[in-house]
Amino acid sequence: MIILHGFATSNYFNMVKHALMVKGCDFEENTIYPQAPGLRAISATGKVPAITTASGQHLAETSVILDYLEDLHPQPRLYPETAEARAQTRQLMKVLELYLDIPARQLLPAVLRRQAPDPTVAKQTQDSLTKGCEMVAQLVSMAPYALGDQLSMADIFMRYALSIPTMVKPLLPDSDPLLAVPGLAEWQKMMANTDIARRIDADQAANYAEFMARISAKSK
Ligand SMILES: N[C@@H](CCC(=O)N[C@@H](CS)C(=O)NCC(=O)O)C(=O)O
Repeated sequence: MIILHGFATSNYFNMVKHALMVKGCDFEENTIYPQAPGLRAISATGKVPAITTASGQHLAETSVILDYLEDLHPQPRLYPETAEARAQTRQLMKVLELYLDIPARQLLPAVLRRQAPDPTVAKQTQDSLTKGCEMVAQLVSMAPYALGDQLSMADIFMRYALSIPTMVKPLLPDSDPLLAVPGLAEWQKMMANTDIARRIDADQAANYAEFMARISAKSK
């Protein structure tokens, strides 16, 4: 049995949870937030998600965990067969992480605390997300999945990598950078319309109040 450590409002936690569910793995969730005293013993980075494997090995870093799940449970396959297509899948995941999720996080404190953002940070984030979305637009086919006619790990990764850019969008000074990705709205609808996505979204909604209470307690 795999233990998945983290919390239900974490986008990276939900990527791993989604992949575990698609693969039908037996797992249990251990709700733990960053800064929890015991987290460093489980997660070398002090970040979530982390997993504990059936043999008791701890692993952190989402992309590493996703690769491990594919190795552990090759079926249903979430990376394509050829080395080139697998690399393209990982390329899209890396671009989403480095050029969309990470830059968008600069505005996350302002969103969560419902504060006006620093205009310089807002402009920098707009520029970064504009570039990131151009990269994503160049890589995806949306036919109907991100990289063709099969669901891949890149679809799972993208669904949750878009959460923070979507949350911070209202704080950006110019137009919505996500509009540069053709077919994104239809793809999002398709991805949301599955039992797994509905369950994850429901768990996230159920945990939102507790998460916000933690944020507001920390900012006092
Ligand atoms: N590179 C990490 C990023 C994970 C991450 O940023 N997790 C957030 C929660 S969504 C976290 O633990 N933040 C606490 C921190 O950065 O100290 C991964 O791929 O798993």
